Amino acid sequence: MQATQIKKIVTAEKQRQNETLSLIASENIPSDETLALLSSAFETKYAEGYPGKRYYPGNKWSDEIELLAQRYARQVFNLDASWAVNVQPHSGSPANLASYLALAKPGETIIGMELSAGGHLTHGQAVSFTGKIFKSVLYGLDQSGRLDYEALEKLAKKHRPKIIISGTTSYPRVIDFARIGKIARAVQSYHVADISHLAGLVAAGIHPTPFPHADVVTTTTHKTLGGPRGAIIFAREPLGLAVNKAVFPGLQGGPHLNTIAGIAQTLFEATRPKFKIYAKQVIKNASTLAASLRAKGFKLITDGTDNHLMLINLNPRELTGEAAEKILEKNNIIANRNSIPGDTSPLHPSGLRLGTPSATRRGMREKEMILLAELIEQCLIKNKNVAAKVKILCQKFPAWPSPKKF
Ligand code: DSN
Repeated sequence: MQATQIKKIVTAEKQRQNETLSLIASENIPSDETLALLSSAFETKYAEGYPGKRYYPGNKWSDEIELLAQRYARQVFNLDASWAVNVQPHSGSPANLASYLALAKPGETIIGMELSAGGHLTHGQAVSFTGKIFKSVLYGLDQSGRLDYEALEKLAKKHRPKIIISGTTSYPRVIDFARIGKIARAVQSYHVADISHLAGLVAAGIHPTPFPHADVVTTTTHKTLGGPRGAIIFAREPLGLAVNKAVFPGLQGGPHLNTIAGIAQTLFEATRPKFKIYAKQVIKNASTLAASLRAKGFKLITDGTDNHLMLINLNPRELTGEAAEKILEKNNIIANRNSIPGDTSPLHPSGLRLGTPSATRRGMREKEMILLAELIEQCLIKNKNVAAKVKILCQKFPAWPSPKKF
């Protein structure tokens, strides 16, 4: 019997998700098939080690599911056996830490993107273990909000780091992985590309792939890829063994095989033609939302987007990121405040990040994005309450049961 309190809370969360619209760029909704695998028999199994080399018996099928996940991962990103695949990291942070520990010694230099420019905590920020274990140097954006490749190149030449990390959490434009790979090669650094935000777009072939230009690629599996919360590390051989050792026994114990089964299903789905249609729609929705917001006078960082997300600069509207986040939440729109170029405090930023992976999964298209821009303008700028209108829109496109459209 489920505890009444738990049932009440979970039911309330489901209702909240159905009646509100998540525009959080890192959120998505896995398929029913993926969700079912998270509570499959694999939930109970201990399998420390890797296929064929486990520290527990009874792992015939654990080996099969892990190898299958690796196979689908290579298939999704068009990789051959020169890339080792590790599907065991519990999430993006351990995946990044394991990658760095495989390639560099504590105290050596890494270069990653600044948090306020959109870098992840694990790209070397001082508050993260990555900024404590390694000597961290950070790069950022230029005044127009574009990735500052020239500054990165200068820093690389000056510091000659062991690792250069590419990838961001809030960059609305294409990342030139080839250019970053070239910068890394010129100073004999490893290039680790964290494509957590972009994985689904890369898989669908609508964002340039980092693989030819990187030594290690990390990704979470739940953002544009739309799977369960987990992560994958791809390592160009012969780096696979070092990465595997860094994940287990370096950092983690038993893998979560139920999650690995869910990741396998998600990767299988990403090989289907329907996934490409979904990923293209994510981008069409983002570009429609961006254009509609601009038409209403909102200022966007870089004046638009090439991918699944955009950043509104709220300064001209005399609104803070926190205030905008709160107003939107009262109106059933969930989007997070975000730093933009020129901000000094990540706690009090003047930007708002909007992303379309979840709304697209629910079946929303360009028409709904145009309406959404109208609703955002009404509540943020005209002080109107649009909560009921947003709820009606959301109920037409439920999040649960998991939608069938994509
Ligand atoms: N915090 C995630 C995001 O929202 O982008 C990244 O881990």
